Amino acid sequence: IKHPLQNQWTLWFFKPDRAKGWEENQREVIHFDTIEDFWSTHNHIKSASELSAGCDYSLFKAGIKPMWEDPRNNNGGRWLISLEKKQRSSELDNYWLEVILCLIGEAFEESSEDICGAVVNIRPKGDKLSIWTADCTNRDGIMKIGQKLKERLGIQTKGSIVYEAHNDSMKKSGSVAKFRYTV
Ligand code: M7G
Repeated sequence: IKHPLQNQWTLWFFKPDRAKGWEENQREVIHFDTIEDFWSTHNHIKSASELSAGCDYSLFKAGIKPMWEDPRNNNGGRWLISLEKKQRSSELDNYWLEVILCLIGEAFEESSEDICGAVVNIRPKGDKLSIWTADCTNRDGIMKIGQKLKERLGIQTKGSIVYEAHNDSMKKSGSVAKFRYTV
């Protein structure tokens, strides 16, 4: 018998194709709801660091699309970790796996309810990891998630992880979005 996870999860893959719209470039790869099915998926897909520039993986609770437009994300935001270029070879894959294990293992306790999903962006300027939560006004929940995330990744630097509301990211045009929280 397989070990059930508390939630069902969907892995998405984004591949940039200028001939198509952003939403069309998001593809569902697989659903899983057991530990064993997670590991068999993880073991046979490319690791994040092997993806080409512009690609993303997203892992979201089943039924939530990895987009601002989804009603569960609409009023939400994300904890964002911006990596330096050199961290792709040293940290990226370990961090991404740890983020996934936090999600599927419900590491955020009562704040796990607030979790929508997580994203890894592979970018020439520097890769990004983020955890998306449902309510950008839920300060206590957001802070708990941010602190736990930092602890689980073993990040010590103060202020290195920032939370931004999707509503601010959407409007961002060249200028930096307004960060609401940091840990
Ligand atoms: P990104 O891929 O999050 O980061 O956003 P990047 O700038 O490092 O590549 C790039 C662009 O993708 C945004 O400016 C939007 O045009 C589009 N985009 C990103 N997200 C997360 C969304 C989304 O949730 N919905 C829509 N419609 N477009 C998005």
